[in-house]
Amino acid sequence: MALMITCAPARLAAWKEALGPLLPGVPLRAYPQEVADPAEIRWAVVWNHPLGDLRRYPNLELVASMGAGVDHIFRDPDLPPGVPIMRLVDRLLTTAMSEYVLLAVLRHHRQDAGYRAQQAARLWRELPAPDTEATRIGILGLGVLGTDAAAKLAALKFPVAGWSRRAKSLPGIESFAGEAGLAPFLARTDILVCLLPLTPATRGIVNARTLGALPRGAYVINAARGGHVVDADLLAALESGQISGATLDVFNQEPLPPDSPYWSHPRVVMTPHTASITVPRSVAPQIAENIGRLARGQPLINLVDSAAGY
Ligand code: NDP
Ligand code: OXD
Repeated sequence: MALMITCAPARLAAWKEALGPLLPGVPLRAYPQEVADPAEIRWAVVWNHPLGDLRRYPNLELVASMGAGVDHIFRDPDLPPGVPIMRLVDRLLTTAMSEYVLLAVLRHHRQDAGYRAQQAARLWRELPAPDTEATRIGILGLGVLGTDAAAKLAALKFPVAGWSRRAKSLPGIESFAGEAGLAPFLARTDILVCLLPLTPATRGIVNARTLGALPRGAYVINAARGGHVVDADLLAALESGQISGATLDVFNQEPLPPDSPYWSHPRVVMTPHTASITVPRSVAPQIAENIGRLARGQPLINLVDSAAGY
């Protein structure tokens, strides 16, 4: 029995170093070059595996995502039926995402772009003072990442609300849920943060209709997936002034093509899908834990719901 690792070659060594000591005696096979016998593969740790590949392993018992998101797994229409899929829930991933969101919120809120432009022009001028308690933040997705970011923003005294499938009861956070909750959530949101999983229900959720439902001049932060945003609609909203600016970490096409208007947009801050980076040594224990649980016949942790897609 062996564990298969499917990822970019540059990341392979770190995954082997992290998983090896936790799984003594288990061969770690890099896909595709080290996988000679598909029948020996019992567990797969993957990021962007080739479509249909996971059906090739007749003894596969677990698929583990190398990230919190599993859209890269569910984009495969030919997954092995009944094989459990786990995602990562990790202290470092959560902390880094909240840092990213706070940085983006504060950069916008404290008019950093304006002050940088003034610095470049050697201009000593005061911009209007921001009012934190009047700047309403709305987080699409109140899961592991959204909840942590919401709590940290609320601690800074921003009024924070979240939108999720099921209503939440979180101290100091206003909860909106389901289709009916979306319009009132958007109407009270000055800074929209997307931390949703990408599923058929959330694809394209940041579009002309939802952007138009925000107060004029609202700001958008997307650190979830590029597929949540209809790019033409966001660009049009930036052009019209409906949206004053955006911070984008994720894109419909990654790496972002050189001719994308986002690269040089004066009101877009972008990063190359690095809001929160998986650190193999931090997340390997939960994968090893599930391999142990499978052997002991115990319930697995961090499983995703294949029907919901997250
Ligand atoms: P969780 O599964 O913990 O949370 C997902 C949240 O989204 C839940 O609150 C869920 O609602 C809500 N949700 C899902 N579908 C819908 C829907 N149709 N309508 C309303 N709400 C919905 O995920 P995480 O917080 O751990 O991660 C979120 C995403 O962040 C990941 O899927 C990934 O794509 C992205 N990510 C990006 C990274 C980056 O570097 N850019 C790094 C890590 C993650 P409910 O609570 O009711 O189930
Ligand atoms: C993730 C990611 O899903 O890094 O963890 O995007």
